[in-house]
Amino acid sequence: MDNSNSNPNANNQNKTSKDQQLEQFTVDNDGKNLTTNQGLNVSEDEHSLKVGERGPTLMEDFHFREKMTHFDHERIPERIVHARGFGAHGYFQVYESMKDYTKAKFLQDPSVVTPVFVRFSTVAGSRGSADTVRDVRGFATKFYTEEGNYDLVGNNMPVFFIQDAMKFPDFIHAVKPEPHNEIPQAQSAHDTFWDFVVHNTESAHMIMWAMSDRSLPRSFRMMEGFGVHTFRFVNEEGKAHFVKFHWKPVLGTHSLVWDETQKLAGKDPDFNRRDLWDAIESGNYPEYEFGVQMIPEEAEFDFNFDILDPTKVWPEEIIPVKIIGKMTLNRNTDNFFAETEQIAFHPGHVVPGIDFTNDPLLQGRLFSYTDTQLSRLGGPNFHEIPINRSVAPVHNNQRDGMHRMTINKGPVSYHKNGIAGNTPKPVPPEKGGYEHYTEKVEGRKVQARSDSFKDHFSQAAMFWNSMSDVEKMHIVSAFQFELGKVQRKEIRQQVVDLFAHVDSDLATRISEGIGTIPPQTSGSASSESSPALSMMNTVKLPLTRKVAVLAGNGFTDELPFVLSQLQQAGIIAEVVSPKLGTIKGKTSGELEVQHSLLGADSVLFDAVLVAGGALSVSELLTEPKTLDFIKEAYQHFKPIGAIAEGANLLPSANGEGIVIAQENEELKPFGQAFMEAIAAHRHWTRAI
Ligand code: HDE
Repeated sequence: MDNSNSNPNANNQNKTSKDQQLEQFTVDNDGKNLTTNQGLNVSEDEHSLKVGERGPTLMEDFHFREKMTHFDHERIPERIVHARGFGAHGYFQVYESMKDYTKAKFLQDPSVVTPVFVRFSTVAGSRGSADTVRDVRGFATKFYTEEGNYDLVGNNMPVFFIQDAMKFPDFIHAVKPEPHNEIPQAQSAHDTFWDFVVHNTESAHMIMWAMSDRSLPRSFRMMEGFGVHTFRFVNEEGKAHFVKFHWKPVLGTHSLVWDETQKLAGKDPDFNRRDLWDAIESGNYPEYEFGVQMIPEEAEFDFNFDILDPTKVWPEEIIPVKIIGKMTLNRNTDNFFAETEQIAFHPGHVVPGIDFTNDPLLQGRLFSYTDTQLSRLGGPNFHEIPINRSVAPVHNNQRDGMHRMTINKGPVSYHKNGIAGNTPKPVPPEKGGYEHYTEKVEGRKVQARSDSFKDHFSQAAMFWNSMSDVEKMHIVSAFQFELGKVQRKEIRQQVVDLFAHVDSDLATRISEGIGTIPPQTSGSASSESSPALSMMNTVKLPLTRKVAVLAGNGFTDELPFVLSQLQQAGIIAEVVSPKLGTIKGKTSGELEVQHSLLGADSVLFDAVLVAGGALSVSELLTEPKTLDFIKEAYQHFKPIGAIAEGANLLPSANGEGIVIAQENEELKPFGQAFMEAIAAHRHWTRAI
């Protein structure tokens, strides 16, 4: 991907306003003297102060005490949910003015570059858990707009497990490790999670997503994002639209295979974060298009679902997604803790032109996020931490508190005042002050849920109907895996019974092999389908895919040619050989080996290419892992290419995604066919 022309950070003049602000807080220790926190030069940093070389240590050693005290307090509480995450900086630009729908300034002018920071996360695991577990992914974006920070705190799935925030602590308690023994880590495959599901049937639709391959993203760069809730756009005239937000990855939406994710959790627990970091470091900037679905206020009740219900999607075939802009992530953090760990998102951080709805899940979130930061970040001044600072100036009468950084001048810290001419002064809406949407609301105070929220199964069935055969197969296997870990037989049965309300075929298939009685009824909760829900219908591109090139000394001349073809197409090829160092071609050429077979694994790559040359092949065979490597890639449905004798190492010579260049065959079409096989992502017919 060539982003050189579109990168506003390419040179100093083009740094975003947020980059410039952060620079003021960035310290480079390179080449500097070692000091205490008081700025005193330190002469000794290895030996504490003692009486004699073997003697007791002295309290007087203030540098030792300061160093140790700081170390003792290095940890802050991890996020209660979404503890494991990874973030990057970037920028957003709108394609066309959205002024007919919203007055949000960052959505008016295509030439305006809005800095962003995005944090991707898993939900259930602790901070040190593996990246590739089966879980929902967080997709939280902070837009540093000229009107203040706007946070879009979404997920990679468009619905949620529950309809009312009141249930969130229960749901999270159920999915987290069980409290008596803190097992299992970062997994929903246990009794309490499934016990929650069967007793809270509103979760059925989200469970379908969670059991689908959406839970196993190949990369944060290949993951959709959703605002989940229905929000409101309000334009200058005060006219409102209900709106749902989408991020569509330019590389398409792609997933790993379950077996692969489990192996990756051990081989490279940082698989997703490493992928994002490496892509940005190498200039392959991840891009996401921003889309909105909009419903005019008058049409609120025109649908067969309640548009405020967060367990429902708005099918894209009925309410199209209008693509309105693009976000590019182009800078890694300087310091994980200072930026990714300390960033504080909040769905209540909005700008004029964006407002809330009465979705009861969203309403509860509006309380939770600031509250959680108070204990996580140690007080009410977390907005002053550099990553959280808005680029718009901040002036108000809030004062003091733990870790206050701002030095507010003058005697006035109240409104209204005469001494400071009644400043800081409120700004009227017509001059950009935030005004809440004047929605008319009436009703009795009740603790109840609207009947329009009570259909829990139709869209779960619609999701199932929209899947390809392979996706259905993966969903069934996921249920069977998860329920296979559930100890209580009655819970397994209750799950089968529950999903019989969604689709009897689904429930029957789940029931096979988990020791339960299949459903006695037949039928489906819906005959509808939405093709946009299937990942089979996504964008397919070979860009940035990683190919393992298996080669040894004596590889034939075709290899360098194919490698340059791949490189030109933006595919990353890395040589894997029995030993690190360099390998020599049969007649000419030399290649650097990036991985020895000992350290590499097929799960770390998207595809495999086996070099030609009898010598190369026999050298590869000196390492028994070679054949397993190729076989595993085959079992994970990955494209496999082979040149001449290299084909002898393949478990199968034909089949979807297997591309072979026979001896003396023209190489260009081979390279082309291999790249098309890579773009296709996986070759699922091998499973059928
Ligand atoms: Fe969150 N959620 N959440 N959530 N959420 C948090 O805030 C909460 C929900 C989401 O990268 C916490 O700063 C409640 C839906 C993301 O820092 C906490 C409810 C969606 C992140 C919290 C929900 C999300 C969080 C924990 C039910 C998708 C990580 C730490 C009403 C639209 C943001 C923190 C990051 C984090 C509360 C449900 C997304 C405890 C009460 C639905 C991406 O405040």
